[in-house]
Amino acid sequence: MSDMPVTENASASRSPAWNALAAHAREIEPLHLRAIFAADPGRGDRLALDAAGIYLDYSKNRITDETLRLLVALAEEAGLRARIDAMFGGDKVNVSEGRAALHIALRAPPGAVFEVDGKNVVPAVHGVLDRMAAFAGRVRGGAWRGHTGKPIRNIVNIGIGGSDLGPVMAYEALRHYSRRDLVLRFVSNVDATDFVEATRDLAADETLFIVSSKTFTTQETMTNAHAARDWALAAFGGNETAIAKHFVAVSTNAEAVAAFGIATDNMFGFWDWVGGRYSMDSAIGLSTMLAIGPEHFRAMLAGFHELDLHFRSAPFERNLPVLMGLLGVWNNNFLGAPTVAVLPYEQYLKRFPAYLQQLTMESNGKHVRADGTPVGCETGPVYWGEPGTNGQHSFYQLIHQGTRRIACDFIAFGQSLNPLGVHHDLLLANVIAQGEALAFGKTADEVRAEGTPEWLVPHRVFEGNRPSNTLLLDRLTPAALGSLVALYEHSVFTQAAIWGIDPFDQWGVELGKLLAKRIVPELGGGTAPAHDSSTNALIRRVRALRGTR
Ligand code: G6Q
Repeated sequence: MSDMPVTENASASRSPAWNALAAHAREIEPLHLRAIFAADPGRGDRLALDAAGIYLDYSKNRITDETLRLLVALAEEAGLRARIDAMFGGDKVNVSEGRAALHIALRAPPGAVFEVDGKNVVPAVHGVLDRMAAFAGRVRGGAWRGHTGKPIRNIVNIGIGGSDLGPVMAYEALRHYSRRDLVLRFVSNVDATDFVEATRDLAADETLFIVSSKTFTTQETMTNAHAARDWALAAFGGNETAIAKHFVAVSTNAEAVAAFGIATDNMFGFWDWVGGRYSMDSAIGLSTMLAIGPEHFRAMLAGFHELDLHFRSAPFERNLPVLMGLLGVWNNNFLGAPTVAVLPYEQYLKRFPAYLQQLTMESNGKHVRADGTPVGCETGPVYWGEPGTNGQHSFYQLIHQGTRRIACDFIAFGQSLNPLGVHHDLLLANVIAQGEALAFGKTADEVRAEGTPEWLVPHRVFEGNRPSNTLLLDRLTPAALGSLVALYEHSVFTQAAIWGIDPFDQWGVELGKLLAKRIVPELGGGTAPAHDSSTNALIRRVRALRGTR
């Protein structure tokens, strides 16, 4: 790995700050983290940052003080400060869709002012939050009754992408705070198995469906919502009046919600300036609020807000999301690490990597700049991961001894929500040990000194020099989750500013949707497939399997 060339990406001539970093990367490339730490013994304390309840140790990155200085210069050259001001100012920073990206207003306190087109949106945000809280109070308190007069026991969120991943992640993450007598399920996939398995053991008269869709036109969600409607109607003998007791909607599209048969009273709105993957703190979080209650939900929003304030005001060199974003650029563009493993040592965060996959990869997986010109360098790295310690017994082998460079984000909490024996000591010892092992490895001499036979020595060598961040928090509270999510949101934004891309659109998902629509009638057999030979052959094969030649 140490002889891996500096990426072409980094050496391609770009701006002065970029070129300075590329030249600097050639100096850093031969240095091992062992040497970097030996030359700078105080870095473990110095290259760390504490903000909004999050301690970030970034000293195990392959950086020096000079690297940080150059990265901050890159942020300044890219106009990051102006980009932040533009986002907070409600400018249409989502240029390709002509929209603001004002998710920060969703967690602003009541007195704050965030304007879109000259109008303060904060009162409307709190209006919806209050309605959600009143509704959640009725459902949780048993005042909301189903068609047969029974209280709600089961809540099924139907949504996909941004209308699913945030709610699922937050429900799992905050399960400790949730009402254990409520069953929460999430249906997203157009594969009927998802719906059937989620509802098979539920009593319709105790079940509430939340149809969560910003547009209320998404194929998967509408297909599942209609399946849910049919399922409920079948249980209620086709009585349409039952629907009002068992369906609510979260959407920006009041007309489509009404057309589906859900009364406006049972609809919770949000706005076009909330991107799907930035919406878990909007009404899209209704399932979260039902599970954990309005107080905990508001605490989560406060955690988001605290990090927002930090991002807005802290100088770049002491700014958590800016630093994490810049370190990501350094690893991705200058040290040739194309992926980031997110490794939470917290079982409740088991869906956090999946959530981050959408947040990071749908935001920054772009090949052109905001002005449409080719971006000319690598953009969003691949994010993936699993909770520790499970991953250690699986894919960590490749991270430790494989030939690819992988940057790691370890996430850990000082306190367990479920203290039990020595479990948490072991968990924390493992996460700390992994960062240490990745950075410093084990040399051939150290392996030999253990009496290892010579032929086995190469197999037991750990090269080390693998970069990692460690995020350490006190305990997984709703506020901590909010801060953690906001940290990644703003880190993604920072990177987008460096690459000059629009992190708020997602045109890349459109083509597949369009082609799928074309293929539906072709599968039925009535229409001849008219594609390339591979696609045609697959369609014919499916027809044969289904007997619709
Ligand atoms: C997220 C994307 C996308 C979106 C889904 C669901 O940023 O826009 O994942 O959330 O396609 O869209 P609807 O909420 O409109 O159903």
